[in-house]
Parts: sequence; structure tokens; C-alpha cells
Amino acid sequence: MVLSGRLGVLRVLGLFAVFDAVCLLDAGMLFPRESSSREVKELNGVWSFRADKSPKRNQGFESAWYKRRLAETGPVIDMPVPASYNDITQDPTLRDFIGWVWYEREVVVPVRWVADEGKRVVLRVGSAHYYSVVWVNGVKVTEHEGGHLPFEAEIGSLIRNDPSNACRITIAVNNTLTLETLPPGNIQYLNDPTKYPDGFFVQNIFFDFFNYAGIHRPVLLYTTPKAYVDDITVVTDFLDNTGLVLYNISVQGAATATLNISLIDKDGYSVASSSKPSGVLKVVDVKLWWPYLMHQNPGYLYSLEVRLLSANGISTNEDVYTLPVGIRTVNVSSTQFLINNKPFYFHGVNKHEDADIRGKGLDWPLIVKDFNLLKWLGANSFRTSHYPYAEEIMQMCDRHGIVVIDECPGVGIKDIRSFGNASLKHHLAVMDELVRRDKNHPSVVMWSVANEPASEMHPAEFYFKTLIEHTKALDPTRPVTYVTDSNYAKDKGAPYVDVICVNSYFSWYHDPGHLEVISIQLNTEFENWYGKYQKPIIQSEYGADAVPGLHNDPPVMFTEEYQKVLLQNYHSVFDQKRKQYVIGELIWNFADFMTVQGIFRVVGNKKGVFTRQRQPKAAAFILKERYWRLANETGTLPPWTKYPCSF
Ligand code: GCB
Repeated sequence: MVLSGRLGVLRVLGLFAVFDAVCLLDAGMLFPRESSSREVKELNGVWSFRADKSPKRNQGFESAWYKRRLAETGPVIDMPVPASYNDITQDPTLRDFIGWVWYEREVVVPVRWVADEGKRVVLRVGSAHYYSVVWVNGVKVTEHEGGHLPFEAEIGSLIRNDPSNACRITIAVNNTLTLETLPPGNIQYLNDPTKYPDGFFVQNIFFDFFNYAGIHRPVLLYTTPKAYVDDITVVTDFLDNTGLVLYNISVQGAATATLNISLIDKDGYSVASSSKPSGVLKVVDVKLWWPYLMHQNPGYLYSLEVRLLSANGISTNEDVYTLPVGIRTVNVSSTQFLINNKPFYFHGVNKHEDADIRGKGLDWPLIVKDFNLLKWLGANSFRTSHYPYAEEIMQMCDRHGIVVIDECPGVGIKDIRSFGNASLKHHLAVMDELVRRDKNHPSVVMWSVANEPASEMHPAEFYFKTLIEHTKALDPTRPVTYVTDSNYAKDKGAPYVDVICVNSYFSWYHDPGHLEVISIQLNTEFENWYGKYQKPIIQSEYGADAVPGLHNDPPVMFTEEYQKVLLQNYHSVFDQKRKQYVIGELIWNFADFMTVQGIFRVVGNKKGVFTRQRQPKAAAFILKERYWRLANETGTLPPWTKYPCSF
């Protein structure tokens, strides 16, 4: 199929220009998938665990706990992986522990992996909070700074050194935050002997969720041949009914290689193919990727099957990797957010990775339940407040058509010392890792580089200009934002964002108890931001705490009635402004979640429209009614439901 006309040529040339930028990152971080050439072995389950409770928390390093079985170094306990360790035991010192904890498990590696010198064996940690060091059989294989994102190491040669032994994996994880980490935090020693015991310290954090720690996402081993597909980047577009998939394959470990690339539709038919490492695949009668409730067939995914053939003189090897691909475009005008050239209105939620017992640990029943609740609610989108979510969740979003604003862990940047060079360097590196991990997800439509930083401070301008420009250079196909609660006239980063995302808590943190101020204050907020910047606006947070089962009418704060009426007051203003330049509303929060203890929180933040156990409060029904009405007005309801929705 040849794309006809000058417009087609220009479109493809334009795509190539942005594409060079998306390929800037040097190494890949493809999600481990099984194929005819790759095996995956999950190491989830019960690991041995020991918190280093020595005064300086460094006994584990001084005594080299990684050199022996952890149980030989002292008492160990069972610890599930993935899970936060904080809520697993009855020990309050472990719940609030700061410092190094040690995990260990032994793995029997299949003999064919050891015997086959032509195989790479990669150890991958989906995420661990916060700083991790990893050893295999006592040899350090990698370390990684930052939670929420994956890291890996090739360990084939190490396990081949001593094939008779089980492979012992030791991971030390430290949750200490500094002014230069993301999120930032600091340790404060309190030395007054009349008030505090010897060595007393606290970790101060500037964000409103419990600082859960441990190995939060799956740990696994996977194999690839020595010559392997290291990375794939896709950028998509369409012209009339022809889809364009611009792709780039990066290969490692092969001097010469042959590629067979095929784009396969859901029925298993190959719709386009190529043998070049980069190029454009053209798809006739394209089926676009659409958001949930915007199209009858949302979340359509093709499969990009990459076959790499390489020869090393003695034998031929094949590596096969299949990437799901959704074909869609994203554009922003001064008043609209466009997906596939159609206006998209975000009616969605903010979430947290948070639940009873497992904390921030990946949990499939919870993930599937949450997607069912999102769909029940009629939510078409969420923001990954305030850090990148598990890749498994992003894949669900791709498949179900849930649109994502993908946020990095830049939350709580409040101290002027967190705007220095070291902080910026780390923040840029985290954006590199995030874009590298999530660039191919069609559900990701915008990057958010931070939440509520002190963006009125002087250094914020250079900091956010650099960060946002860097992110746009990494990925020119998606808009970039940060989420602000600052004053429109003083915000230093707003000139650089594509979409204004603003949080406000009228009649809650401001004028508590006065629901009657919402209409005027919200109107003023929108008019001020739009008047100054002429950029579309998302109300990226609004809400009120409601203790489930607490009632009062007329409404008073913390009751289900108050949360309900507060939402309704916001909604009236959204309904006026969404006809103009407001392009979305994201409730704070989808579900109640755990926070640090303090006088403002009663066992956590209760702004969820669902409880932490995922039961609806009265507000959930208000939101459900509204979201389905919005969908009925702005999108296409799926054939299996009618408005008003019956389930
Ligand atoms: C905010 C923060 C969010 C908090 C929320 C609240 O502005 O972005 O992390 O949890 O307010 O409930 O105070």
C-alpha cells in the first residue's frame, strides 16, 4: 500500500523527525514476555527477610550478609514478594522502619539455562522502594536508585560458575529519603534526652501517602538468546483510513542479523510487514485505539511480532518478541485535548497503589477489581498519582482503553534544596527511565513531571523548564504537564507545560464547611488560569474526606453527605467550563488510602469515593451517574449497556 499524495509524504517525514527523539535512550527495558525463544520464571512467593536494626543500619554491609545464607547471619522472618513489608507483621518497629532491609531466596535454575552458553539469563526487579543493591551467590550484580521503576542485571555467567548450587539472590533495600531523592524527604535526629530516647530520629516526608517500602513488584528471571531484541519504539499516526506505525528495533549481541517484522491484527492476520530495523508499517482499514466509552470497540491492539535471526558461524539463533501496539494520535489545542482528532474529556480518577496488608505490593485481584470499579463508575481515565504504576496496570489500561496521565515520583518537592543540580540530574534520569518503560503504551497520553512542587520559588523556573523540555525532547509525541496547586500569577513552571493541571480543595482546606464558596472560587480559578495562559485546563484534584457510614444532614465535614454535595458543587462549574476550555476532571481519590499518622488523618486519607476495601460511599453513585451522563453526551456507549446504565 502506497500512501498517496503530498500530505502523506509530509506526514511520514514529520513522524521521522519526532521519531529520532524517541530513540534517544540508549538501552531498552522491554517488559519480559514469553515467546518461542524466551522463558520467564517468576520468583514471587515467600522470601527470607531481615531488617537491619543496628543503630547505624549498616551491620548487614559490615558483616557482609550477602556472602552467606541470610538465616546464618541472624534471625530471619518470612516475607511475601511482591508486597510492602510494613503491614505484614505485628511489629510496630517494622511498620515504621527506616533503613536497610534484606531479602533472600534461593532459586533452582533449569539445567537447560545453565547448559546453553548461548542464553542470557536476566534477573529483573519490577520495583523496590527505594535504593536497592542486588547480589547473586554473594557477587554484586547491580544497584538502583528510585522506587516505582524496574531494573535488571544479566547473571548467566555467574550461575554458570557454579551450576551445582542453587542460585542465591540477595536484595538489600533502603527506604531512606533525602532532599535529593524522588520523592524527597529527610532524616531528623531529635537529641533532647529529656524528651527522646537515645538515637531517636524521624523521617520527614512532604507527601500525603504512607511511605511503604520493600519489593513492590514481581522479581523474575528471564532468558533471551545472546543476540536479542533489546528495544522497540513505536510512534503511530493515521491518514484517512490508513494507519502508520513508525518503528525502530534495536538489537544487541549480533554482528549481522536478519529481521522479520510483522504487524498482526486481533484475528491473527498479518496486516503489514518489513525486514528493516526501522521504517513505517502501513495498515489499510486501520482499527484505531480508542478510549473506553469513546468508541464501541475501545482498546484495540495489534501485535508487533519481531523475529530476529542471527548466525554465529556454528549455529543460527532466533529471538522473538511481541509488542502490543495501539494506533492512535494525541494533540492539544488551546481549548481541547484530541485523541484521534476528536475532543476527549477526562472524566476519571486519581489513584494510589495502596491496599490493606500488601501496601503497595502488586496484587492481581486488587488490580482486576479496580478496573471493574473504574468501568462501573464510567471513568475513562486516571492519573498515576504520584509515581509510575506497575507495568501490569499500564497493560490493563491499553487493553481496556483507560487513558493515563503518567506521573513520575516528583511529589513533595517543597524544600529549596530539592531544586539543586543533584536533584535535577536525578529527576531527569527518572524521566528517562519512565519514558523508556512506558513510551509504547497507547493508553499513556501525557507525562506529568511532578505534583504540587513549590513552583512559586525562584529556582523552580529553571528546574521545570529544563525538566519539561527534556521530557518533550525524549518524546515529542505526547504533551507534558505538571500538577500545580500554586497561585496562577506566581507559578514559575506553567509557561512550559502543554496542559494546566490544577488541584484545589475549596470548602475543605480553604473555607472549611462553606460549600457555598465553591462556585465563585472555582470559576475564578479557571478564569485566572485560562486568562493568563490560554491553555486547556484539567481539574486534576478536588474532593473531601468522608468517613464511611458517618452521616449528617444538613451536610457537615467528614460525612458522606458533605463529600457528595461538595462534588456536586464542583460539577456545576465543570459543566459550564467544559464547553469552553476545561478538558477534564479527576476526583481525589478513587479509594481511601494509608498515610503517615497525624492530626489531619484518621487512619489514612478518607477522600476515596470507595473505601480502602473498595466499597462505594454515597459519592461513588453521584460520580457514576455523572460519568455515564458525560459519556453519553461526549462518547459512544458500548452496545452492552444503555444510558442510564443498568449495572
Ligand atoms: C493534594 C495532594 C494529595 C493529597 C491531597 C489531600 O493536594 O496532591 O497527595 O492526598 O491533596 O487529600 O490532601
